Order: sequence, then C-alpha cells, then structure tokens
Amino acid sequence: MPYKEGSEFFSTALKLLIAGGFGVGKTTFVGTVSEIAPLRTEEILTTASIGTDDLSGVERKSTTTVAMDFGRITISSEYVLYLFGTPGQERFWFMWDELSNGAIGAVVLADTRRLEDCFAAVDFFESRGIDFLVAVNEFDPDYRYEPGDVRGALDLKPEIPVIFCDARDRKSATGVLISLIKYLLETHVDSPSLENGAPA
Ligand SMILES: Nc1nc2c(ncn2[C@@H]2O[C@H](COP(=O)(O)OP(=O)(O)O)[C@@H](O)[C@H]2O)c(=O)[nH]1
Ligand SMILES: [Mg+2]
Repeated sequence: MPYKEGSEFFSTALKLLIAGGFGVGKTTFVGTVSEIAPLRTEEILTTASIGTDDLSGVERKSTTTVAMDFGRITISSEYVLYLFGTPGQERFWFMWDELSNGAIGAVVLADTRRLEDCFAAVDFFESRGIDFLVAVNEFDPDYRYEPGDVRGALDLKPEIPVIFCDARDRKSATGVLISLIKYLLETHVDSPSLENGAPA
C-alpha cells in the first residue's frame, strides 16, 4: 500500500532484476542508475576462479560480483524501484530463484562479443514467465548489430524489446528501465499485478 503522509504505510516496492553473463555490465548498470551507493559484494578473481569463469573478452576485469548488486530508484512517494543484479557466474545460479521471487520484470544485458552468455538468463526468465527485455551494452563499435540480428541470435519472441545502451551512461541506462516499465505496462494492461509489487 502506498505511503501516506503521517500514516504507517510505506511506498510500494517494485523489484526488477538486472541479469546477463559475466562481465556484461550489470554492476556498472546498477551503479549508474541507483540513487544510493549500490551495495556490492565483489571478490578479486583468484587463480582458482580463473579456471571456472570464462574470461575471454573480459581480460581486463579483475573483480567479479559474487553476491549481488542492489540499487534503488524513487519514482514517486508511492513507488520505489529496487534493482537486483544477478550473479553472472554459473556457480551462483542457485541464487536466481530466490532473487527472482516477487520480481515484476528483468533486463537481460547482452554483450555482442559474447551474445551466447545471456542464453541462460533468457531461458531462465522465459521458463519462469518473468517479462524481460534485452539491452545490448555496446562495448565495441566493431561489433555493431541490428536489433533483428540480436533477436535472431537469441531466438527471442517478436514482442520482446531489443534496445541498445551504454551501462556507464545514466541517461542511457535509465532509458532501459523506462523501456522495460513501458513494456510491462503494455503486457499487463488488463492485469493489476503491477500494483502489487513485492513488499519492501
Ligand atoms: N565500453 C564499455 N565498457 C563497459 C560498459 N559497461 C560496463 N563496462 C565495463 O566492463 C567491465 C565489466 O562491467 P561489470 O559492470 O563489472 O560487469 P558485470 O560482471 O556484469 O557486473 C567494467 O570494467 C566496466 O567498466 C559499456 O557500456 N561500455
Ligand atoms: Mg558484477
């Protein structure tokens, strides 16, 4: 129930997930859009995890999120968005079920150099019936694709939006969230479920 001045109610919390493969820009994205210093749990990649995590294409990356990224955006006195970055590495996938509990939608970040890394996230949200869009984080201008190419490569349903972004740019990353919310509102036009976000 929305917060009202002088009442005991809190604003409605809407939970969104930021998913995608390892090194695709999830931590950057949450940090760019969040109004609070994002809560992060990162570990320095150890030689042990170098064997486990596929580092091709992300050789310069020296930290990796092991628990999650968490950020907040206040939309109004009634609605607050909570962003949860999902851990990218396969060995942390057991957390996805828990993290997706109560989520109203998701952003799947994709890196065109390693598009296949977001297959798992796409499959996960499709199988759980969680609406998502694909935001292509353009790291490398040499790997430019058309939205249709990305849609084809990921075998996306035609209604799933594919957009381009730069996770480091606040306007761009916020635009991704606005697109997601528009998509969710269109998809749920007859359903009141968006009014019933997960409790804070
Ligand atoms: N060129 C470019 N680099 C980015 C972009 N987004 C993130 N990065 C960089 O890519 C690296 C991996 O990003 P990170 O957010 O840690 O990825 P995560 O593993 O998905 O959380 C970091 O060094 C970022 O600074 C982007 O849109 N363009
Ligand atoms: Mg991260």
